Amino acid sequence: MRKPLTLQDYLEGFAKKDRTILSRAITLIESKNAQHQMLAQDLLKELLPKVGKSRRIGISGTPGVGKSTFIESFGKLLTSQNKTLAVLAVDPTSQVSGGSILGDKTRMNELAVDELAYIRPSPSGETLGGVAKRTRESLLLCEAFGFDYILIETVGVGQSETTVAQMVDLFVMLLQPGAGDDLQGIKRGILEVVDMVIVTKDDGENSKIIHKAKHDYQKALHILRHEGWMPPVMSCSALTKNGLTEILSTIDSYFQNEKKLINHKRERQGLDWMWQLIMDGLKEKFLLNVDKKVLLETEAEVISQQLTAPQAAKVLLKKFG
Ligand SMILES: Nc1nc2c(ncn2[C@@H]2O[C@H](COP(=O)(O)OP(=O)(O)O)[C@@H](O)[C@H]2O)c(=O)[nH]1
Ligand SMILES: [Mg+2]
Repeated sequence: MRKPLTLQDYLEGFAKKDRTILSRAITLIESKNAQHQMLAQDLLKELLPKVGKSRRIGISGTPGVGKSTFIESFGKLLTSQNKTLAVLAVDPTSQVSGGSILGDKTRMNELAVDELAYIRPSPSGETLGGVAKRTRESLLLCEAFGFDYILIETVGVGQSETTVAQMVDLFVMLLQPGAGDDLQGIKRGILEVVDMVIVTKDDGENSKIIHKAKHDYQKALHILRHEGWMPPVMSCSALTKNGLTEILSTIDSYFQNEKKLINHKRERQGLDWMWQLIMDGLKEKFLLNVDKKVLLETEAEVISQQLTAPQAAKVLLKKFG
């Protein structure tokens, strides 16, 4: 057993930029132990004044599209310019597959040993709600630690994309046309929240397909998005590094020129987060207080259509309030 750290130990570790302390702080955040949770919240509160200076970027796309490889190459480009970055993951599938998307760091060999980069694999076996809470809080810890960039990798499964889009300044979608990511295959909702599209693996024989797909994506975005920032559609190869510098300068100009938009996003995300917690808290309270027998009976009545869902909700809420 390692010696438990006090709040003071954590704060000193952060001040000294001690990576081990950062890792232990994230572990503290992930712990389900009530005492750990309390200490974690105290730590977050103390660190809050240091939060808010990192560039938060979400990287999404189906498994195999090239997210990890992109993060490796893009991350190396950042560190070559003396920028620091942290890589986090939101992976609701890790429970199923048994390993997290960052669990095998094989795709991030170079970044993993880069002193300017910090990679945090995602723990497995959690609900998306749990993952979201933990990732948001880990993100705050990484910011307080002082990273210039925070990249959050997520698989495009279920709600995980929306969850990540709601915690970053720039939400990037990686696509691979010819491998299922034709325009028809893309969820409409994604094009509504995306801030940038990057076509991956632009290094083989499919340059024609890629060119056409970029055009199609651009056209779709122009139809869907009328005001504000128009998401650029770019392409790159994480292997040859072709296109990466252009992507970085586009990202740079987004953060330089869209400060108002980004501030607005963060304000809204903060409020959404608060309301999400209120809803979660209320639901938890409801489930603690509701008569389990009445709940089961009412559910059965909804199933057998003796009650409509609104009627049932009304009955149960009345008992609760
Ligand atoms: N040709 C080519 N292959 C790539 C590129 N990026 C990734 N790959 C390959 O695509 C596969 C999946 O990559 P990975 O980064 O693990 O995808 P992820 O599941 O989205 O994280 C691996 O075999 C990579 O080597 C690229 O830019 N060009
Ligand atoms: Mg990956």
